[in-house]
Amino acid sequence: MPATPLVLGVLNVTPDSFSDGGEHANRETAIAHGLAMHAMGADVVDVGGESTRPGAQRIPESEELDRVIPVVTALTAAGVRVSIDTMRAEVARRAVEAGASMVNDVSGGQADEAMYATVAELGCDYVVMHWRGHSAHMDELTRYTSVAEEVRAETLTCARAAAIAGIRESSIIIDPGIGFAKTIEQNWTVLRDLDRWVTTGFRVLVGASRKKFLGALLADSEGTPRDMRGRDAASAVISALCARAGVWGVRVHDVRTTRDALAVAARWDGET
Ligand code: PMM
Repeated sequence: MPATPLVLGVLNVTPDSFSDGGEHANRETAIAHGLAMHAMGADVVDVGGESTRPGAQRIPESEELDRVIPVVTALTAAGVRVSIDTMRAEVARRAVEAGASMVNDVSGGQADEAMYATVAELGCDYVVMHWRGHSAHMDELTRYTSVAEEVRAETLTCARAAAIAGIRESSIIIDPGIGFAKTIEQNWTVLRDLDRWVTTGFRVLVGASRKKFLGALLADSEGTPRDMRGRDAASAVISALCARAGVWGVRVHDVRTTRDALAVAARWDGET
């Protein structure tokens, strides 16, 4: 039976993120929420300072640093395992120096040419997510001939480049980038392909929590998508199915509901 996936709790220290934008923009609120997710059973708290919601514009590096470094410092000082969600090598370096133990790069190394060498030098875990371009125009990058194969192949190309640049293969985690340069239907096709991701030998992370394709699935009779918080049960079911598929980690907003779903999946499979 696959082991229970790690739970990464999402902490967006941004005024405009896709699913919890604005809620934790204030530093103290963000730290308190990180500690609360840790207490609820998050194995890792994933701290991000730059929104990647579809259409989002970039912020200056100084602003990103200002948002995330104090939060990373406070959480790691409290004994929380932290990952830094950034596309910038300098933010990755400063966050790891402040105590983060993993770099979560939604661009898979494509947004900053210094990223692979920096992570290789830092020696930490590194998430390579499937990415085709910045959020401002990623919804125009959804042309595929065979989406499952291409998303997997493009991600593996980045993972191999990261390894050639000196990051240990055992430190690399791959992620299909649900919602990034994918239509609603394409997200489901990619999720159906997860078994093949797991057999690559890399650890696999999935971030489907509260995303648009779930809002669409749960739309009301008039076609209005389900609101963010109303997507948590569906997100937890996705996590349980990810556990079944053998993924290494799930990136989620609602840690408690996810832990419940993973407990059911583990018990069903006979784990104690
Ligand atoms: N999704 C978002 C941000 N960071 N990181 C990884 N590794 N995988 C994801 O799917 C991912 C991510 C955007 O979602 P949010 O606005 O809910 O944080």
